[in-house]
Amino acid sequence: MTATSSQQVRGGATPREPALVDADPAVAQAISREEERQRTTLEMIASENFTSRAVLEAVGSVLTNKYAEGYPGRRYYGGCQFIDEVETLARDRAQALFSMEHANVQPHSGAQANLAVYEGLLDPGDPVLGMALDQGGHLTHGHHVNASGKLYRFGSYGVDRESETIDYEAMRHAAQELRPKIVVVGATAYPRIIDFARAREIADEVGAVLMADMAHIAGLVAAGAHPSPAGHAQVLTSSTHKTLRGPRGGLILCERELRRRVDRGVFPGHQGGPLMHVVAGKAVALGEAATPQFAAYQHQTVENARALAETLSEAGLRLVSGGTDNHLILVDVRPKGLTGQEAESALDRCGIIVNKNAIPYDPLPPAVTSGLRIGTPALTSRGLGPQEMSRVGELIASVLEAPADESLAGRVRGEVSEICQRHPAPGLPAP
Ligand code: DSN
Repeated sequence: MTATSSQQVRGGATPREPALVDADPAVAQAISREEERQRTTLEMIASENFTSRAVLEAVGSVLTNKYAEGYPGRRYYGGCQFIDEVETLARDRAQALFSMEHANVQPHSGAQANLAVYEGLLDPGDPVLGMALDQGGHLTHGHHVNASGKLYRFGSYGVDRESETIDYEAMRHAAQELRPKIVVVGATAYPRIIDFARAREIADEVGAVLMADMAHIAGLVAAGAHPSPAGHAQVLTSSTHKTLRGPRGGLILCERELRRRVDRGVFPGHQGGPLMHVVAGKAVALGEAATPQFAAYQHQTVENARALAETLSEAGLRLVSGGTDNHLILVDVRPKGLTGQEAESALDRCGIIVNKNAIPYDPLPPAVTSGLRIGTPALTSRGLGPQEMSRVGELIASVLEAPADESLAGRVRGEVSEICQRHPAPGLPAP
């Protein structure tokens, strides 16, 4: 949205109603400035992406007006006939896309999806095994500051010190000791393929359910660019806005026999009314994710990450685990004499947006860190290919080599602007 015209009226509004720019200029201007920021910077946060105009339209629709507690055909409110259509479309599409027997598309986020599964399948105090946050896992995989770590008795596994890849033997030992009811596999900062078959073996040995949190790789999984957890994990959780390119939200997929417990875990266990405008956006995104164009995009995302990894490595940066198999790279910036925080700031002022991130066995605190997490999903959505991604890698390496060089920063900012102009971001209206 560009906050310029007092004539703008959103679809469905009466002409007498003021557009946002007139009704609330402060909010309109902030949105407009964020739109400009997205248009003119290189978004390389591995968990962010550009959703389509169709998804944005669905999320901005009148479905936000409707309460729909319950599930299709079993609601606690009248007037849900069209809401039911939307949710059924989203559920059916999710089930087909990920080859799972049941989908719940109501979780407000990936974090809510995880907590709803725990709520549905566990009692407070039950043992669970997850990947430690500082090794690449997620807050909701049992971190002590999160409800998961407070309500359940979590143990953790991580990566091998040498290979920096998941230590499945350590996972096995931890599972044998803890006897968890759920083994959670999945990560937010892990650049390698996850072996879901091996994790299932470990879960089976102790009679646990395997839950795959595929939030980061859901788009790759849908396109066959990463092995699917379906057929191995009995429960899959995900956010819908990362590689999947949908609206900000979450979903759960599970085997038929767990569906009642999972559904009850979401509602009434964890949430009230679903955000039906977001569920509509999920339905649209899941439809888009079934197309050949989407599959090609995901494979391109992985190819781009490899090209970027190669360039950064050649420039003398140390990559955690030596490279990448997926959409992200974890860079150890210590060889350049920087912290993750310093590296993030240096790139930020050049218009290259990344996030500082702990590397495995990081000696620095989470607000500082020794690493950067860099992803290719959003730039691939803008249409960049491997050659341009390598050029972006050269720009990143040059800034990390001389983070205080003002004239270099100016030149990099200029080239970033050119790249952004050549590759308009999808979903955003023309400036
Ligand atoms: N905050 C997300 C990420 O950036 O990976 C995880 O939920």
